[in-house]
Amino acid sequence: MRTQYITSTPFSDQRPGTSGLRKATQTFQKAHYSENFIQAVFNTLGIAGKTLVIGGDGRFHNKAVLQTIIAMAVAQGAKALIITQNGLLSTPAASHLIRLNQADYGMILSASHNPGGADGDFGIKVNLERGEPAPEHVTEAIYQQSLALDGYITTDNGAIDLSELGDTRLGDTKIRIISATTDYVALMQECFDFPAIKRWLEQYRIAFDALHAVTGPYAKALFVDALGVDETYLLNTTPLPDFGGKHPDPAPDRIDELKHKMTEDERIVLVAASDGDGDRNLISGRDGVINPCDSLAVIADHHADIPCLRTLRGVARSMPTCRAIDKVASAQRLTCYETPTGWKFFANLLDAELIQLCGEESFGTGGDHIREKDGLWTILCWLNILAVSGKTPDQLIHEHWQRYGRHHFNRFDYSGLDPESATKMLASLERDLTKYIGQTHHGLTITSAGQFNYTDPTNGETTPGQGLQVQFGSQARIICRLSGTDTRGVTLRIYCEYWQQDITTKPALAGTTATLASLAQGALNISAFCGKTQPDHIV
Ligand code: G16
Repeated sequence: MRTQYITSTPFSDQRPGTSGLRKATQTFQKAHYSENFIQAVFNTLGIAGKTLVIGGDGRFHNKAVLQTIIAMAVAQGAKALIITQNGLLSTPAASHLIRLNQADYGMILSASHNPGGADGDFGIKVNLERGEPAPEHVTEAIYQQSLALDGYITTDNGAIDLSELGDTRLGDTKIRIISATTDYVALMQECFDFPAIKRWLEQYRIAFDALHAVTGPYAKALFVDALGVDETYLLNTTPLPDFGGKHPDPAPDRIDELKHKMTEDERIVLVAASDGDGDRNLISGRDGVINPCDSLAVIADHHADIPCLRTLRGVARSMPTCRAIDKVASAQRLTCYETPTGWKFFANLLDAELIQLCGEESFGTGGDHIREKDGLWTILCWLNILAVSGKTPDQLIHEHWQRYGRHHFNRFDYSGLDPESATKMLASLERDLTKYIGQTHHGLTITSAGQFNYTDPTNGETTPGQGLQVQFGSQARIICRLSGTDTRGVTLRIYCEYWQQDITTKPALAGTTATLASLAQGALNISAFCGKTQPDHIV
């Protein structure tokens, strides 16, 4: 094995965003681009004598970057590399493997729900020893390292075969190829009452769409092998580098195949999907998709039915996630925390045992079994609740709204904006924001308005500037922030929430979230700053 020092010059755009470094695939294919970032990670977290978990969601360019990490880690004296067969590894399973094997950290190759392929996106996420996404001070240190590099160290010994399970040695490094699914399935069996779910599945049908992304093998192991679901109810389970040309995003407007499946078979009461790397979830009953904010609230409300959540004491949601869970927390005397967008902010709360359940509007829900959001875990939460209650998802959600009122919630995305203009637009609104307090619009009075600055209750670390928030008491809310996961331009997200207390009468605010969004669009003056008159996508 020959070690090589390759000289390179720094790239100025390697600051990780909401969830790792995410860019166009072609950016990662530039000479030295991936290597420089990997070296910056190694310089920050150390590599000699370290144990790493590595894998990815199977998208185009995964295999090449995986081999790059292996060659660089071996050249720099890693103690062990734990790699899943063929390099396929979901984000939640990666978090679990880091914890289970007491690894020092992990690298997950994924751009999550962004499209894959040569013209799509690629990404590298870094998770630390508790399985959690690297926090801001670590990602910032990686970025600073990336700016100071003059090269990286690697070997020229060629690609490693990742198809056979087993241990080998390369230089000083032990290379362990393991099953991607075995340990994850065992964890799910500890979390849930599989016999009860299996009995329920004898009477009811479910369908799942893996969107040709990473969850196919996991879904087969869980739903078919462990729970006895007929394989024909699982769609698109073969992971493909381009996700079969589809968007690996379980958004409500991308589940036509599942809807068709429901039309074909009336016994299906729940359909579900996950995203590129398996951390997101979509759940739908026959009456429609269950909003992720409602899903989180229902899981919290029925936590006593779920073995791994029985001792729930605290919950958390990201700030833009609607306040449906706050109502449950108040009724059930659970402490409820509000964090900035990004799963990394939940990790300390989970570690400190302040919370055991958390979630985001962006189709992410998770518990304290790992330190990532977990798509299949969330689906199993629902199945466990259904198995215990004997109800359908539609009945559960309707009962929930009857008891707690309904939080209408939508996110309005304006994409591809010029970052400088979008930043100026938000700064301009922020300057004027306090003057809105006390104003009444459409019968709703603004009770507070300002920037969301977060202080982590476990260590006092502050993260300022996480989004502009306008509150109309507990009745309604508007939040504006820029996405941190874009790869081309920037997306303005406007989140609107309106609480309808009595679902048997019409909401007092006509148009609910759309009315709030047009209010925000006017206050931001989006057309003048960014040239857009309407959102590109409404979720
Ligand atoms: C990532 C983060 C989530 C976040 C989402 C959207 O999810 O892990 O915590 O809510 O991005 O972030 P933004 O609004 O900044 O685009 P994923 O599934 O894309 O890794």
